[in-house]
Amino acid sequence: TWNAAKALEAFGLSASEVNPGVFDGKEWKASGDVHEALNPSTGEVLAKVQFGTKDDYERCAANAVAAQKEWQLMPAPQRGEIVRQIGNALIEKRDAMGALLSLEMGKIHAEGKGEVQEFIDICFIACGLSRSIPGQVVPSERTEHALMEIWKPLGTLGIITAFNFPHAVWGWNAAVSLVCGNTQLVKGAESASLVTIATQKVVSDVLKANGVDGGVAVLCQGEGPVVGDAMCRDPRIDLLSFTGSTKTGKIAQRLVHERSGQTVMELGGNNAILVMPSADIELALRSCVFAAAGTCGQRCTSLRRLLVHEDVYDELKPRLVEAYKKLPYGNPLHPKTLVGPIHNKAGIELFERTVQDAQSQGGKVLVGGGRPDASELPSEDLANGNFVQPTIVEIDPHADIVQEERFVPVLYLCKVKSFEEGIAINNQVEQGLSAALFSTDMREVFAWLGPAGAKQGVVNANTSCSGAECGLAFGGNGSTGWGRECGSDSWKQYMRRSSCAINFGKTLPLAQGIDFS
Ligand code: UN1
Repeated sequence: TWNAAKALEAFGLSASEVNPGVFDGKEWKASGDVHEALNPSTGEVLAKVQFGTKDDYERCAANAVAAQKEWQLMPAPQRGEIVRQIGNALIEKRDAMGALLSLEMGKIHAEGKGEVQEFIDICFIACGLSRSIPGQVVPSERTEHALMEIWKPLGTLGIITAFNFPHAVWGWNAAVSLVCGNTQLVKGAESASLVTIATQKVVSDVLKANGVDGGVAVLCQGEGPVVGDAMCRDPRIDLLSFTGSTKTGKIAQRLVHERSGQTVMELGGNNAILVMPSADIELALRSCVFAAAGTCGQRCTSLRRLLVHEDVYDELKPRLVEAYKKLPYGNPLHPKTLVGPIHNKAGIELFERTVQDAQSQGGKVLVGGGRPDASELPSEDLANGNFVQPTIVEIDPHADIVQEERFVPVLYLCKVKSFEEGIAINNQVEQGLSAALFSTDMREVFAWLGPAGAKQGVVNANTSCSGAECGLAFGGNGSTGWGRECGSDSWKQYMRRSSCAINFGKTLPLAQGIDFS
């Protein structure tokens, strides 16, 4: 079994001394404010972390940019081999990193290990990619000419992660981008600093063992207005990959685009599941509970809006409420726990406000709605933890609050009259991350996947709207930000394309038949 001391020790983190949150490629050294890393299950301080300042950032950025000069010249399969070794190193650390995620983020150990697994998987995808990054040769209209496309490294990538997936988001970007020949500067979520430092250590150790310049992957842990802002404004950061709220993401996006930089944005979702009369209700039920209450409702892909056809509404509703009543919540490291705490105190406030707002907009709380009292929690040490009851509110799908993403375990249950109405409601929000349909009618399934169906970036059928696999491109449309990470052709975002025309003859025919003699 894991505890804080053991999990910290696995990564050489200290419980008593201040841990520097900056690795500039050469040494661990930070000079900013000292921040306390808290355990959301107990409220206790896990460790102290020193953040970076503007000067620390400057050193990190300079080293990452300098290291790129050499890194870009290493053959991609050799970079792929190094990324493969990062995957292997993480296999060794999967349990420990999973435990640190439970302790600092608050997700259950199974999900913590799952997050590490996603990083491992993308390392192996990226290793394969390193030997297969494609390019095209297309016929030229000019005699003795060849046209081809070459993909080259972009330069230096900035990665800003969110507290809910502080490890996996790092991996989805880093594994692919490193193979593509970029170096990187990471700023992790402030409240997930220990996981961020632990991840950096694993990556840096592998680079060091391979004799690679540490500047290939640097870390500047720090505050958004200091380090995040510097990354957005720094022309040396060729691409900024940002995961977080739509509000902050839009500011970051504007700053980067103003200086003609590129972005990969993974912002808020407001995801729906539509359940039709032909659905396998048991499957739908289990998927909805996982998608809405899992990770305590703190995934971008969490289910927020459950749209149930009126013919099966009265069948699904009581079963869902029953399932919620039985959800074991408590210590995320306990193997029987399914729902851990909410990540921080602000989340508790948001939860309470969300329940109140929903009620004032006509919503009716079917289950949950408050905080458990001490007697409902499995052990005494959890009394100061950020526990809230997973909640279901029955509400009109057009209520204002249902159009917003609130990062708390409050599920809106809404009745719909038809498939068409369900699609319209699914699509009416500005966000567009993920959605799922439960139906065994293949006409509905294909209509749902088709052009007039769900508008989201992740569109599922008969499985949850959360829990996407990294083999596909992951990301969302609309105000979710249009970014794509992980598999498929997401790698293209981390490269620059040259369109090349090569004359291998002795004459100079011009394109479009132009005569210039
Ligand atoms: C997120 O919530 O930020 O599909 C991403 C999923 C995970 C990724 C979630 N693979 O739920």
